[in-house]
Amino acid sequence: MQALTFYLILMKKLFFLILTILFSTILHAQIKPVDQKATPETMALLANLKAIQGKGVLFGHQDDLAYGIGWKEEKGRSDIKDVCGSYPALYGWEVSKIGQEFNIDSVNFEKMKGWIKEAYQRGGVNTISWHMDNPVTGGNSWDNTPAVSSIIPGGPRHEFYKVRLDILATFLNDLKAGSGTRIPIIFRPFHEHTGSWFWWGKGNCTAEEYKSLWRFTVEYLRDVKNIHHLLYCYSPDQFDSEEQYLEFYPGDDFVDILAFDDYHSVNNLQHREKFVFRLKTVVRLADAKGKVAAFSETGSERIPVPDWFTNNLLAGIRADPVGSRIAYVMVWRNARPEHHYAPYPGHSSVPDFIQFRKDPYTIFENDLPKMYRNPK
Ligand code: BMA
Repeated sequence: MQALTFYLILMKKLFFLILTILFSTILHAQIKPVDQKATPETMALLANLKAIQGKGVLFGHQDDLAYGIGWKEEKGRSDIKDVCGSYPALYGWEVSKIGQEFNIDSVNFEKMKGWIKEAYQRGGVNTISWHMDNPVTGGNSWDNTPAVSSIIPGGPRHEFYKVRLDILATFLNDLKAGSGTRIPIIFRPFHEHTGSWFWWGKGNCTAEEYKSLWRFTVEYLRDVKNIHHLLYCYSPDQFDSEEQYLEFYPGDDFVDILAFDDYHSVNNLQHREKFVFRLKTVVRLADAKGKVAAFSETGSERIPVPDWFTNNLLAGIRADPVGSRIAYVMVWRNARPEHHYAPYPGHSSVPDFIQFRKDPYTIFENDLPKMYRNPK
C-alpha cells in the first residue's frame, strides 16, 4: 500500500515536471515584442511573421492602393492586382510631412488612413516609413546637415522632436478597424542609415546618437503616448559585415524586425554572393536574437530586365536555405513611367511577374494566413 502511494506521488510529480518543461518551452518559443503591452493583434502579427519564415515570403509594394502608372486614387485599384489578380500581402506607406494634408509624394493622409484600414480588413500587413524633414534646417530628409544630436534628450531641438512624435502618435491612434481595434503597423523609421544621404545616416551623426534617437523614439511612443500597435523595424542600407550591420543597432529591447534595404546587390547578378550574404546575415542575426528577418525595401527602377522578379529577386532569395528565410520583401512605389518598381498592365515584366506570383514560395494577399490571430 505504502509502495503504491509512493508510486502515485512520484507519478504526479513527474507529470507536473513534464508539464512545466513543456509550458516553459512554449513560452520561450513565443516571440516577444519590444512592447510588453503590444495589442493581441500586434503580437499575433509578429508571431505569424516569424512562423512564415522558411515557408514563404510576403510580397509588398509601397503606396500600392494610392496610385499607379496612369491612375490615382481609384477605389480598389492596385497595379499589382491589375497584373496578377491579387493584392500584395504587404503595403508600405510614408509619413513624411505628417501633420500636413499631404505627404512628400502627394498622398493625402486622411485617405492613407482609409487604405491602411482596407488593407488590414482584407488581412494584409501595413508598414510605415518616415522621411522626416531635417529638424534643424527645415529642409527635407536628404538635407544631411547634422541634426540627430539636436533632437535627442538634452539637445536644443528635443522639444521640437517630441511635438513631431505627438503629431505622429495622433495619426497612429487614428488607425482603427471598425471594431475600434488599433491596426498593427510595422514602423520603420530612420532607415538606410549605413548610407549618408539622410540626416540620420552615417557620417551625419554618431552611432551612439543614432541609438539614443531610436531608443527615445520607442520609449516616447510606447511609454508616454501609449501606442501599443507598433512593431519596430531596423533597416540599414547596404552592409558588408555583421559588425557594419550592427554598428547603429539600438539593442534587442528596441527592435522587433531586423531588415535591410538593397537596390544594388540584387540588381547585379555578378553580386549574387553579396546579396545572399546580406540575406543570410540578417536571418542569422534575427534567429539568434529571437526576432523576425525581412528585406524591407528593394526594386529595380523601371524594371528594364523583364525577368527581374524571378531571376534577380526570387532566385537570389532562394539561393540559400538560410537566406531564403526572410518574412517579407517590399518593392518601392509606382510613381511615374520613369520612376516605378512594380509592373503595371502592358509592362514587359508582366509575364515574369505572373510566374513570380504563381511560385509557391511567394505570398500575396490571397495566400495569406490569418495574420492577426495566433499561429497554430
Ligand atoms: C524616394 C523617391 C522619392 C520619394 C521618396 C519618399 O525613393 O521615390 O520620389 O519622395 O522616396 O517616398
